[in-house]
Amino acid sequence: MAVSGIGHYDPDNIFAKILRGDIPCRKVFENDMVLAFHDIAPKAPVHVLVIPKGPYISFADFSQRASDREIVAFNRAIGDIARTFDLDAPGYRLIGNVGENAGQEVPHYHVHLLGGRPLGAMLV
Ligand code: DGP
Repeated sequence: MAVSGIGHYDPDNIFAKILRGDIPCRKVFENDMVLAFHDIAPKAPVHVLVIPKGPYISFADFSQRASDREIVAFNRAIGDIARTFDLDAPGYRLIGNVGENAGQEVPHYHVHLLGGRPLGAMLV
């Protein structure tokens, strides 16, 4: 079910539980501000979710409240992760769903990194 991209952060959302180590994930990257892991239902050969460690609901929240350092670290990490999968040359897609109209399901900001096959025309 889609969630709101704004409001109060739910500390019991599934990605908060992953960050706490309460539930497992297949980790691909971690530093002090960012965690990335494979999506549980991959839509492409590479389908990684990149999340900030801070309690942000969506890009709408992150882009307002995160520090410049967090924003830079997050974007740098996405690029680094794409390179570890050799995706720069063939290309890849980044998707960030914000709130109900975008169908955001997990209320912790995340970017989908998709690649490893031609992804077709941009989504609606
Ligand atoms: P979105 O619709 O943008 O909120 O996408 C949420 C994604 O999170 C969706 O592609 C499936 C993935 N997901 C949901 N639960 C889990 C989980 O427990 N583990 C992992 N690795 N991914 C999950």
